[in-house]
Amino acid sequence: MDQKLSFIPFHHPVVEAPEMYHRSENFLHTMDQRRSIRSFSDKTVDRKVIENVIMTASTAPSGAHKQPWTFCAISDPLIKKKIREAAEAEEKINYSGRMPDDWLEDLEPFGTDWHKPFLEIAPWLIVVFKKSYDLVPGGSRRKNYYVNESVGIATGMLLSAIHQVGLVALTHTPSPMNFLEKILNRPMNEKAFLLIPVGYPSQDAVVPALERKSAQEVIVFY
Ligand code: IYR
Repeated sequence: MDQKLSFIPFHHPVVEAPEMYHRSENFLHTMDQRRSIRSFSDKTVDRKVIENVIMTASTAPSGAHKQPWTFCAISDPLIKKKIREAAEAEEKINYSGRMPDDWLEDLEPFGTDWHKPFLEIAPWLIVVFKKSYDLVPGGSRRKNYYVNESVGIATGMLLSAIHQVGLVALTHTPSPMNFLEKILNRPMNEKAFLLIPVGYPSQDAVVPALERKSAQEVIVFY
């Protein structure tokens, strides 16, 4: 930011302990219902909702407030088809030897394979791009900071917003993902970070019966 920032008062509503406790329990319960979904309905989702969940993501904190992200939201069936074909081509190679055996073993219980029909069926694909630098008028580059952290946080907030509005998503990681930059004709400073189909689950959607780690396993209080 070149210009000097002005500072304004921050108003923060005070929440007392019992209310805070209830809020924390409720929000944990809400978020614990979120699951990655691989089987989508083709039911349409209003574009304004997609805009709102993305703008929620874009409220995320970022290094020096650079907001080093672009979200491409795709509903065009032809573009979705191209993305599916390119993702499946990469995944076919991954599943038939590019992924090491222990990785394939770890994925085995989930039953994933190279077929990615959800990339055409889900009404929206959101592709998150990270910008390790901004292109400024005149063509020079302006470095961004903590780009992976910033874009990771924004994506987490996107997934939370998607869940909060009653939709489902998959954090999909076709690898390599550079086909997305080509298909979507993105500028040279944008690198694909995640591909997230968004919509409703199919009627027959199932999820693995996973357990999450306990508080004892993930928290160390000092
Ligand atoms: N990207 C592949 C493989 C894959 C990898 C992990 I780690 C997963 O949690 C799930 C899948 C795919 O999408 O099939």
